[in-house]
Amino acid sequence: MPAYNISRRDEPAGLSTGAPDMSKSTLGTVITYGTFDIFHIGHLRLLKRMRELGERTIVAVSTDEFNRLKGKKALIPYAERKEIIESLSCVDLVIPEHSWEQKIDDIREHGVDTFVMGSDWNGKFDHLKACCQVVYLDRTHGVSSTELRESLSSILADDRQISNILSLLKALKGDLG
Ligand code: C2G
Repeated sequence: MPAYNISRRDEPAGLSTGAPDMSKSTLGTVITYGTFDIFHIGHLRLLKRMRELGERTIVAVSTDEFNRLKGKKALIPYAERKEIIESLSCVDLVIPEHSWEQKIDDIREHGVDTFVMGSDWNGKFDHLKACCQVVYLDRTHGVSSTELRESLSSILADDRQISNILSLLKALKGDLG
């Protein structure tokens, strides 16, 4: 059974690459995109650091249909992932993410100054530098929705195994009378 990684999840160092000079505090509107499935400390720290980059924060949450296109299946349905993110004090607006291509329209529509993603996307959205600042923030190591999903399914698999063994034992006990 993959061990559920409970090692220390250090606060990420800070900014990864393409970071504007924060001493000048760009403020303005900041946007990020993601699935945010099984919301965890990595997601929270990214959104809290995003708040430090702007006075208005927008999060585009991937819809279940778009996740299918991404080859992903979120455990938590879109409506609930949206509700969780909307309830955070560091988030001002949640919009749906339907496609990869919508970012430039979103940036223009919402007057975005800074686009933020975690460092696992380093360089992938540099083309957006044509319309706003692009910042990659260090990921929080030691936690991911994929790992949590895998741990959950293996725990459930074990549970099923245990209950099978139990019913076998009960049957055996019954036979032995
Ligand atoms: N993240 C993080 N630390 C982790 C896990 C995730 O900082 N331990 C960040 C990711 O880098 C990302 C954000 O949290 O910026 C959301 O991660 P996902 O939900 O995994 O996003 P993904 O499904 O990759 O969708 O158009 C972009 C896509 O929507 C990104």
